[in-house]
Amino acid sequence: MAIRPIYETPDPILRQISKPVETFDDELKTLVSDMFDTMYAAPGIGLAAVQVGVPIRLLVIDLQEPEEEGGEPVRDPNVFINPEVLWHSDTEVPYTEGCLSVPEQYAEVMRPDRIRAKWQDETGQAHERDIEGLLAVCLQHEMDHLNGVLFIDHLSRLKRDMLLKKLAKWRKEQQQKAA
Ligand code: K1U
Ligand code: ZN
Repeated sequence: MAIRPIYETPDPILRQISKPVETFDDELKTLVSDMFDTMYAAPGIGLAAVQVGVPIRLLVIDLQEPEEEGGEPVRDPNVFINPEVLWHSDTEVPYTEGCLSVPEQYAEVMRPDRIRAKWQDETGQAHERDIEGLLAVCLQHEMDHLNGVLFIDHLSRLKRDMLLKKLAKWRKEQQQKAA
């Protein structure tokens, strides 16, 4: 089990365009395993490789709610490598998103409610599927990370500035608590 540090805004690595994955080897499998450990520990429902400092087109998602204390977690790990959106609906829906790279901040973002996506798994096998609901929201959020985009980039300048001020205040409070 290895939990990797999560990079946070405004770290410039989060603005990099991630490179396609070409080699499906043991190193990739270790990274996938570490990303799940890191995401479950955070906790979060998704994580892109660039958030742990590896700018390659890989992301993981598990939408299962964390179990109550003492209970065995029910897990549904999903790995998306080199994902592409082939089609998206014209209908957009709001969802209040968060991001482990923008800690403790949430804001409503509009995204297409249905997409058709293709991707590879950690063995290199290809998949293609229609996706809707929270998985569609989370997949689009994580795919944004692969292109250096954060959910705050979808907000108006005013809302983004307010959120970033709240983030700065929260970080200051965390530092004071730790001192
Ligand atoms: O940083 C990330 O990309 C992960 C992010 C994914 C996400 C959340 C909401 C909408 C779109 C994408 C998170 O997981 S933030 C934390 C979170 O949502 C959560 C944490 C614990 C339990 C349930 C949800
Ligand atoms: Zn995120």
